[in-house]
Amino acid sequence: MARKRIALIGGGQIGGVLAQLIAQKELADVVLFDIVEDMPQGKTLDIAEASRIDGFDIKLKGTNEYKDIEGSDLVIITAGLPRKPGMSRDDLLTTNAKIMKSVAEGVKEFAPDSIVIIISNPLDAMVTLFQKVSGIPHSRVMGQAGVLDSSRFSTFISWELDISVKDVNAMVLGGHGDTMVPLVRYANVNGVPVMELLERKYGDAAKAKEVMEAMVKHTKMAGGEVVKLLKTGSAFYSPAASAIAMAKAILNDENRVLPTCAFLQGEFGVDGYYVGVPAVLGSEGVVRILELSLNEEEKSSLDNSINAVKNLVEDMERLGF
Ligand code: A3D
Repeated sequence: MARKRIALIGGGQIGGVLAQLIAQKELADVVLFDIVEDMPQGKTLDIAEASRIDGFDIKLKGTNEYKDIEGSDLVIITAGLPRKPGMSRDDLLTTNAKIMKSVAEGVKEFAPDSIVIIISNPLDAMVTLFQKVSGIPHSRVMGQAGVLDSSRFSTFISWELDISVKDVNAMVLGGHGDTMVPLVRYANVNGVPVMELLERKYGDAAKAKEVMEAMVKHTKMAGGEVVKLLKTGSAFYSPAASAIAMAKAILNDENRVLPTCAFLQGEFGVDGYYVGVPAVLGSEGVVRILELSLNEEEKSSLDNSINAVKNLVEDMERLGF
């Protein structure tokens, strides 16, 4: 069986960590593309020169030419500007839409049979635009945001309960912005509801609710918290790790259930938009959407988030994309 190949479009902070993780896990050969001359060549050379030490054996190529991504099984896109302190993800719309349009044209020409994961912000709009320009079927075009937002939520729960994060399961749905929806009712520690554990810890339902509300707020603001601390860019280790989980599920046909920015056709009452939902990921891309029942409050939060995504997509269309 031929070795799989992953093309990374954008060789900045996230792109570099992605290349290193793929190499260390021997997940696939790597082509790292960027418009900056020599930089992707330098990064891939540097990673390759660690291969003897780390004991991995894959091919890495840095390039400034789209033709080198030909034959890629998977494409992961991080091309675009990251946020600076004080910026919202939506502030990146015009600049990153221009970049995404050119990326979609390149992928359409040289890797039209690939499966595509987009990370560039504003995420939901960039996934929508990429699919529209490339014409690659919806099931093979998706966005990474939910795996990261859910991991952030799980991390804060594990800190609060002083419990291994490995035993925490928590999910965040909706758009990748301030309106995202951490699902409190479904958050659990090996099946035990987190709310029950908080009530035991504090012996007081009101206090447990207050602590959970703070964790939900922290999750929504977590990206901005890192931006504020870094001052020169946004999170890059955790977004790369999140996309690797999705890439592994796809390349190894794992049918894992991962929160994914996927195209909805009636699921969750939404038709024709990309939104973060639990999706089964396998060798065909998004194999299916896993629907779950939501109570009135959760439904209204998700509707609010979907409306924010719709507004963003409309803004983008008004700008001519
Ligand atoms: P950065 O380190 O600036 O890397 C972006 C790279 O894109 C740079 O190397 C640029 O040279 C390159 N680039 C610019 N224009 C093009 C083009 N036309 N074609 C190819 N490459 C180009 O940013 P980063 O890696 O930190 O972040 C990348 C993107 O991911 C940003 O838009 C972030 O906002 C976004 N991001 C998303 C998440 C999610 O969870 C969704 C998390 C963190 C960051």
